Amino acid sequence: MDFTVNTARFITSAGLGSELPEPKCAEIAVVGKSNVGKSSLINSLCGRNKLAKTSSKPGKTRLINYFLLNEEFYLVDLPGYGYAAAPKEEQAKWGRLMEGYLSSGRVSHICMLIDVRHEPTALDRQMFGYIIYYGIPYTLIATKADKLAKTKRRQAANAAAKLLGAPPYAIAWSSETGEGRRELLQRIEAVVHPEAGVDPEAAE
Ligand SMILES: Nc1nc2c(ncn2[C@@H]2O[C@H](COP(=O)(O)OP(=O)(O)O)[C@@H](O)[C@H]2O)c(=O)[nH]1
Ligand SMILES: [Mg+2]
Repeated sequence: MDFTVNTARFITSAGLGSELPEPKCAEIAVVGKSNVGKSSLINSLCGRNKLAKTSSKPGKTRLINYFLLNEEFYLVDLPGYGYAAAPKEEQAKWGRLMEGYLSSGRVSHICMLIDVRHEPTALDRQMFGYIIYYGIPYTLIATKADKLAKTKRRQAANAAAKLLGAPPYAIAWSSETGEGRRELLQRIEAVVHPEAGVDPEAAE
């Protein structure tokens, strides 16, 4: 049977100096600039409207938010970056929080979100650099695909990945229409159930 999300519940929010939950299971983190659609992706993936707080005002989530899915893996909503009006002190705190988290060794996989319509920013490239530096496996996801014509989405998603300095592939995703859902679930399944990945029939 196809892998899916059956249950999702909020576990905790953590800031600088607060403890993260016990690292007892696979942990998939969602990163990207403010307003790119991180919380919307989590809600859409979980089939819940208000699990993660979404906002049309950028820069509102400054904490690491933990959700437990299927009672078996963490999905983690990380604070966004690139909100121009954020004070310097706030940006420095973000840096310390992210550095501590990414270097902790507890992150199994990162979903990095980029807007399908925009070129990656310098901060996006910096974020991608951290992912590579810490050697964390990742999936690139081009959000808001519904805002482009259907014929342009795939190519735009892949072009955005290439501009980031990654191999030219990103999942074309829409939290509005569910586009990309199957692809993302397959990625998540491979992280959570790596042993189930090899189908001996298909490998022949
Ligand atoms: N059309 C469209 N709008 C989206 C999509 N994902 C997010 N949004 C909108 O973008 C804004 C920011 O989304 P949010 O999930 O709060 O972004 P976050 O700051 O990265 O967590 C909200 O107004 C969302 O409704 C999408 O796939 N399609
Ligand atoms: Mg958010």
